[in-house]
Amino acid sequence: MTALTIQTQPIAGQKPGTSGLRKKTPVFMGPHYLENFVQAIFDVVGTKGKTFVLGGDGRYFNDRAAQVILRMAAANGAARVIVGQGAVLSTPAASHLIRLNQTDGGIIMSASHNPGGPNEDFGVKFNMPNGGPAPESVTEAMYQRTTEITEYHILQAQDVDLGTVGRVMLGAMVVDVVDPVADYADLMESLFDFDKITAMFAAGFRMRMDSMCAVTGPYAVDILERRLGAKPGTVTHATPLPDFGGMHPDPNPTWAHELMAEMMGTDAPDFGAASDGDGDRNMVVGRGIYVSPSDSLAVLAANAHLAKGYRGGLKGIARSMPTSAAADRVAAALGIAAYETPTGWKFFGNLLDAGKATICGEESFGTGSDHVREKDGLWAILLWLNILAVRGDSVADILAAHWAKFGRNYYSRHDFEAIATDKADAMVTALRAGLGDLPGRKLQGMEIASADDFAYTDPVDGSVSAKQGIRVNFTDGSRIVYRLSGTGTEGATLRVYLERYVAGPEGLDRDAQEALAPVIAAAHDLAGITRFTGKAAPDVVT
Ligand code: G16
Repeated sequence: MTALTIQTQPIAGQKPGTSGLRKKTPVFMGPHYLENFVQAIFDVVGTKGKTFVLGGDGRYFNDRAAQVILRMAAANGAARVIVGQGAVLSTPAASHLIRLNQTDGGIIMSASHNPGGPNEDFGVKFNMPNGGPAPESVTEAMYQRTTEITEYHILQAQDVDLGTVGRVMLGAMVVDVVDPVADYADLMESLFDFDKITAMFAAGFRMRMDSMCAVTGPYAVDILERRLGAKPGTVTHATPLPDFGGMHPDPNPTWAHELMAEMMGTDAPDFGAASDGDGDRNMVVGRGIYVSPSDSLAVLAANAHLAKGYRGGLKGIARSMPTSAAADRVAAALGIAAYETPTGWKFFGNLLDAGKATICGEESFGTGSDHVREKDGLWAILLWLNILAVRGDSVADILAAHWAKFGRNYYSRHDFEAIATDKADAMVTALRAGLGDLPGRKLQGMEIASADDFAYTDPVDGSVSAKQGIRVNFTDGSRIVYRLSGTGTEGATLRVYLERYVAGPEGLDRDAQEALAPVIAAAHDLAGITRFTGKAAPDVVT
């Protein structure tokens, strides 16, 4: 087989965002687009004699992109690629395989929670040998490479059969096609008390898992229905489809509305959960009660010791800055460190590698631990199940007891989507310019204590990440954060994060939007959201 060298030239805008390069699928399918970016990855990380993991969430173009990446890996001199059968791997499973096989990293094809299909979204990201997303220094180097690329290398060969588990050769490169589920499911079995969860299901506990026609279907069926004995059919939308069956595979109350309706209805199951396109996000719902991701992180951290993998306790808890401070209260009670990082799972990597944190979480429906270096939807769902099995309480009771002990951080995120980029930028620029004048200003009966643009210094390597979100803190502990999304593919999405702390014992069981009403009004006043975006109300509320 011949390795071809193709002349190419830079394509503008191949800049990875919060989580890799995400673009509309037709853009990725355009001439040299995928190839240029993959070559930039290989040029930065090096390929000769190396082993990589490859897989994706099964969305449209996943299969063909995998063949291109394999041919390029072979032409660039890689020794071996471990690829999920059908080119499918959930993001946490890919992270696990990178670590388990001590590889030199991996390429994950996904646009995560964004819709898939011929006219929807596609994405490619590189994960490091520790299993985690490449840090900013590496993605920046990849971007720089895309601006100067002149050629890429690709083997002239037919498609590899990725449908059959086993070893095949592609030129001189080994391709190991592996079962995408088995190793990951074994890892889960090593962390959680499957016997206790099995006993709970056997005693009649009912669950609904919505895999949203995305990658977790086969994982959830194997783990929940086969290994843990949940009733067949517990997992719905369990077959991954290239267009996710038209669903928007983002597990939040807006997009997982079928699950929400069931959980809020009569005869709701005991526990409901959903995961996203690539399986790293999760939403958890009790019978009649939604669990905000920030609360979920706090409850999981406070109860993790009930599961066998965490019986020895936690080393620390890390959360992204816009995530509520509920987890910090747990860390304080446990006497362990709490870390506040910028948005993006990659910022947890150093803390996990250095053994400073065991559990991490984000308001964006991500929770995980040091078992892999990605957030992990099914992991969070299984830890909840483990806690429910040990405590024997309902989700609502567990939340009520948690708030009674720690107080409640009322929390919500309001998203204003597909705003013209110049309008969003203008709003943020105006906010930044006025930050110095904010302390002391009164709004909605609250007084601003401080305001800044979050900058983070990594406690492990000292790297600094600036401009990570505008924070406005009030004297009563309420907080507003403004941030532009780094994962969208169309215009800009403004995220407004709203938080208010109530110590209790009164006022712990209010509706979150109602409890946050003054903070929401203040957020609009301060930023002129309607004036800049033309929107009076958010598109998505989580
Ligand atoms: C990605 C990152 C998450 C991050 C999220 C933020 O999620 O992996 O760590 O919280 O982006 O998204 P945004 O910048 O839009 O607020 P995912 O699930 O898309 O990989």
